[in-house]
Amino acid sequence: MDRAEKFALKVTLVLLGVFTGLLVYAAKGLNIDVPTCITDVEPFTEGKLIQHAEDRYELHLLAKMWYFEPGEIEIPAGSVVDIYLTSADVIHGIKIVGTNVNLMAIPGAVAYARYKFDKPGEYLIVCHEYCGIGHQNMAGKLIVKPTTTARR
Ligand SMILES: [Cu+2]
Repeated sequence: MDRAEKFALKVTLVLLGVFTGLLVYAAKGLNIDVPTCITDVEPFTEGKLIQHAEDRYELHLLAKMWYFEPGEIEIPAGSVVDIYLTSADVIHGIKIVGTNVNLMAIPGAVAYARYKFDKPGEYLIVCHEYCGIGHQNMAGKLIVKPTTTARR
């Protein structure tokens, strides 16, 4: 091994040790929280639809390789839905076809949109960001059921 290679190897190992030590010191000594996956923290541990009033919903939508959780959502027509989206792994995207809801699902961040679903029907939810080998199968469905009280 060349003398310069040995030197570079020693410097690399020393720096690796220093940076690992700083990470351990920050986490243990200074009690600084290291970044965690947002899907490990409430209320984003599971995808769910929460009803707040007759026509108000909160949707916690999780994007995962390669599906959405929940995969199928049912709401009555005329509902206003607050959509909170995050990712459990890599960057995904959602487009609710037929609406202007178009968000990025970024690990560690929560994207938000509000939409009023007036028109009954099935809305396809697709991933619009290439996220891996199963990307083309990543889809969900939002079903807006007709109601007698739905306003036009
Ligand atoms: Cu995708």
